[in-house]
Amino acid sequence: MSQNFVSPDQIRAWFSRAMSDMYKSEVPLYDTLLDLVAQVNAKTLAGQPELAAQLTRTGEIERLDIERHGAIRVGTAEELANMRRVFAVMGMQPVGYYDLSPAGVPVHSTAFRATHEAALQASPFRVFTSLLRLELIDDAALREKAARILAARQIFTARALELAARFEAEGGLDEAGAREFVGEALHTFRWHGEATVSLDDYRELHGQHRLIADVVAFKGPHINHLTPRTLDIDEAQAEMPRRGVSAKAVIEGPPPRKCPILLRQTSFKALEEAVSFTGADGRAAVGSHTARFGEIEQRGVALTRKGRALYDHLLDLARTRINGAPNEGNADAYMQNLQECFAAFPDSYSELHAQGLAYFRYYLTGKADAPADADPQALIEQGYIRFEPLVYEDFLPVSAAGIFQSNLGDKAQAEYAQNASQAAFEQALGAPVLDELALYQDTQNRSLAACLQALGAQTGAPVAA
Ligand code: OOG
Ligand code: NI
Repeated sequence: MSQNFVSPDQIRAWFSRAMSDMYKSEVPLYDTLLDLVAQVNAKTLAGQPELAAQLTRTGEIERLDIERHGAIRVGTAEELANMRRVFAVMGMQPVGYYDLSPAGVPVHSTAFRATHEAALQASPFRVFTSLLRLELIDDAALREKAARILAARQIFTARALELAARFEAEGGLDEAGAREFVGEALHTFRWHGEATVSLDDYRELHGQHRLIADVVAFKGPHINHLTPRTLDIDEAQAEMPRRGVSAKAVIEGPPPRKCPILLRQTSFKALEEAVSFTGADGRAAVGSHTARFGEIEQRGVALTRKGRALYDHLLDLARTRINGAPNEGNADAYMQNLQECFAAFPDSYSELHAQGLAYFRYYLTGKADAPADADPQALIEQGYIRFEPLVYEDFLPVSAAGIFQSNLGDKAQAEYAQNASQAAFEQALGAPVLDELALYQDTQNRSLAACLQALGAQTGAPVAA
């Protein structure tokens, strides 16, 4: 019965493609962005042969053109739990926990993505998924109204859930089932020009927080952006205004470096879109809503716990110097600060490796006849094994908050108590989130073990642990 299952990696690749095509037709500016990124990437690869060689060795060059992340926001525990089931069909697991409440955004989030390096290579598609925290709304009547509205909607088609259940029961989907599933799942992420609420209700929700209106007033969690990966975000940022796209003032994340770390992101403002609201007398009222925007990102090496602590510390330092979050007024001063603060972060792969600040993958160099008794460090030094940076697959909470805010457009942010609640999030999700550091460590370990095994086979020595 199970011989003809399509691999979840294949389903994810189909879905990622279908999502990109849908978003292209919904938001034409996304196509402009893809075009811009493709040109910047081609130019960067031509101008930096060493980078091209590195990406070829790691295989990243093959996934670069299809690499995207999206973002959605759901309203209830049930929606989040079903989202987990639907993404599981595509081989995507919840990785990491992000608390956005300290930044004045009433959500907490995870990233659904593939976890094994081979699966990431097949399709690195990821979706930053946020759950609205109604409990952070102080107005009890509005909180109840929002909960009532959310309880009345079903964001998945019946068929999508049926196919997810079949996947769970039988362990997979055949090609017809998988293709049908992709089409059905896509409906959940579509933009709907008709709200499920009246204009008055919309305004009330919006008055509490624009994000609350975005989640509660619509039929489903429209994908709010789809982000391609660039190899030179400074170049992409400079190119955006030339193409009539106005980028946000600062690039989130670390400053420009020789060896990129983690993630740098920039976005442009949300579109104002016409929406028809329900009318008490059956007549629709026309209004508008800004939900969807564009984003570009550049990914660098994943950091270990130690590296991440240093990153968080230096970022904090740079932000403290300008008294908080950067804005249009202090963008230049902020970028300057950031450069200065991050001078303390080693900027060569050999230093990052030696100090245990980043994760790497190990590869054989092709040099034969390794000594049987050599340890990994000696095998590296003697040129049998080389290492390459392991790319960061996740997100950054401070950056995400900056992306949310620049697109929510709210000047005055609500103050929420700093109450991260991973346990509550996991209860809503119906599963624990995976620890991203453990995933990077596993990949690093597997690559080293494979090298040692291969060298051991050459020398006839026992396989090292
Ligand atoms: C998600 C914002 C976070 C990122 O890339 O950090 C994000 C949202 O606006 O829903 O996408
Ligand atoms: Ni994003």
